[in-house]
Amino acid sequence: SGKRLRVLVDMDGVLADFEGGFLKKYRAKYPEDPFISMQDRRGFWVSTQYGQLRSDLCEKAISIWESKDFFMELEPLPGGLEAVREMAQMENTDVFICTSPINHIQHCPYEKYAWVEQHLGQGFLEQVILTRDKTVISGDILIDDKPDILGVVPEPTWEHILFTACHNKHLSPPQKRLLSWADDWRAILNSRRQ
Ligand code: DGP
Repeated sequence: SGKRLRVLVDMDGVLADFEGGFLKKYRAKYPEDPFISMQDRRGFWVSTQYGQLRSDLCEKAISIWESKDFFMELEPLPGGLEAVREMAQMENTDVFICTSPINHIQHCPYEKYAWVEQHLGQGFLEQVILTRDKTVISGDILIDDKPDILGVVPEPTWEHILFTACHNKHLSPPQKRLLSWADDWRAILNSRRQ
C-alpha cells in the first residue's frame, strides 16, 4: 500500500450540530412563530423550507446563523471528534476539515477556526480548509451531508460519501452513505486505499 489516503470531512451537519443549534436558537428568539421539527426537515437549505412555511420566516432563519456565537456554540455531533482524531493518527492517512463559510463574513470564518481549536486543539488548525467550492479541493473521500456538491470542476477527485442528516434521510442518493459516526467509516476509508 504505497499511496496516502486524503480524507476531507465536512463540518456543519457532520462534525457540528448545525440543525440542532439552529432550531434551539430559532425557537428561543422567535417563540411565537412556527418552526420545522427535525423530523419534518426536507432539503439542504434551511431558509428555503422556512420561507415555504411562511415567507417572513426565511429572513428570520437567516438571522440565526448570521448572529455572533452561532457557529462557535454548535455542539459536536456524536462520535465525530473521536473519528477525526483517530483518522489523524492512522498510518498513511491525511484528514482535512473542509467547510463552506456563509457569505455573511463577520463571525462565521473566525468561529469555525475557534471551534476546531477548542474541540480538536491548536495543531488541528493546520487541517482546516474554508472554501465555497469543494470541487477544487483534491482528495480521495469527502464525507458531507449535502446531497449535491457542485462547482467549477466537473469531475472532482474525491468520492462523495453522503453523511445522513435530518434533511437528507428520505432521499435515495447515488452516493454511498455513512449513517452516523457509529457506522463503519473505517471500512469506507479502507475501500479507497490501494
Ligand atoms: P457546508 O456544510 O460546508 O456545505 O456549508 C453550508 C453552510 O450553509 C452551513 O454552514 C449550513 C449553511 N446553511 C444551511 N441552510 C442555509 C440556508 O438556507 N442559507 C444559507 N445561506 N446557508 C445555509
